[in-house]
Amino acid sequence: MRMFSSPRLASLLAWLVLAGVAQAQTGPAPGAARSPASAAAARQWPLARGEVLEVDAKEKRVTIKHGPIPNIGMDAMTMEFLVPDEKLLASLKPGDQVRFAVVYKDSEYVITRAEVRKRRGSKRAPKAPRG
Ligand SMILES: [Cu+2]
Repeated sequence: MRMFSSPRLASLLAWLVLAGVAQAQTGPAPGAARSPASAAAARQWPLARGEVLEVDAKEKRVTIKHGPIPNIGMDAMTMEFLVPDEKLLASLKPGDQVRFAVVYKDSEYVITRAEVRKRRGSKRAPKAPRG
């Protein structure tokens, strides 16, 4: 198996990690008392809200009608996102009202986390992917 181990890639990865940490720490300073999980999550997720319109399992893409996404400077629109995480992808169904985190990576808008808030035809948000 070939390893990706160029110094440039390593520094890029380090930068991405640092950027992620910086973003996560817009709240309390490191070491400060932790707030309730929901408040902490709200701060740490660069969250967007939207509705899943289509799921393309083969291409690992979802079409979402979303609200503004400040962390990537995007206004509300309908567009496709890449969802590389198969479990995450499988948890999303058309009609779902979702909260999600998106990053811009390798010329793609990538959903890194998502939470179904409301599913069509059901009152409660599903806790875990089925199947
Ligand atoms: Cu968009």
